[in-house]
Amino acid sequence: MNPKSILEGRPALARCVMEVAEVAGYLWQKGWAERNGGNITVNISEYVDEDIRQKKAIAPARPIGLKLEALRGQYFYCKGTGKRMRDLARNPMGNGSVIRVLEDGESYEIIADEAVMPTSELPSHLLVHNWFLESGSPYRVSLHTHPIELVAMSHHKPFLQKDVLSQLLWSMIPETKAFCPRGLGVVPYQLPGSNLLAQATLEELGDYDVVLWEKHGVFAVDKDILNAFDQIDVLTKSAQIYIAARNMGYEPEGMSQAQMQEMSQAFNLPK
Ligand code: 2HA
Ligand code: ZN
Repeated sequence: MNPKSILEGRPALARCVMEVAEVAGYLWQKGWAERNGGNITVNISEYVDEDIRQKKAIAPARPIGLKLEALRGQYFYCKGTGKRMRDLARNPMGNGSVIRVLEDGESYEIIADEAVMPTSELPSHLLVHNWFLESGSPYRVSLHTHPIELVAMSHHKPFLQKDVLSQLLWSMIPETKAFCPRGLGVVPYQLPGSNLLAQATLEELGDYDVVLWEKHGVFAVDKDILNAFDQIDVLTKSAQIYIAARNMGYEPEGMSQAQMQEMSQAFNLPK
């Protein structure tokens, strides 16, 4: 670690950033993070002390492109734009940075460790973080990645109808509903990094913790980065089981409605 790193002498913040690095390694190993694919942002304001508040910007302030009132004075760890998850796994502060949202709620500045520009999906991520704070949600992380099987399934229109994929994936193995209880929302194709994509994602997050971006990837939210990763991981496991069955030449039966209901009751899950 760089001796002047913001993580130095701040074990809770360092642990949080190291969890991001751990997940970045998983994304690469799973083949979900080719080149600079995917991005991660974490609201780290709970770890911010007076010394961090006093830190000067290390790059000129830049517009977010949106006005986000609830984010005034909030701090985020963001993966850097154009940076690789596999590099971030080894060196999170060389491939990501800490930003502060300014009091105008519409611009931000980088404060540590290096002037690494934040993710191209910053508008989607910050819009979602703004909504967490406005709505009193305990969620603090957003994770975007390109899981192969889920993206492949998003190329088939019948799967994009409301809750078709949630039901299909939940029915492949009981754990999927247990660990992704709100299912998989769907956002029709929009330009990556656009405000339209951000808005459409936010609308789906009212009902789902994981949203499938048609022909692109998934966007997941949760309290911490490991939980966000796990939700995508269980959905992907189900997608792999479905595809394995189809490759053996049959449509998998799936758990029955009665089995799903029994499981939902036993695990105290929503219907
Ligand atoms: O950050 O995946 O959607 C690279 C991307 C943009
Ligand atoms: Zn992407």
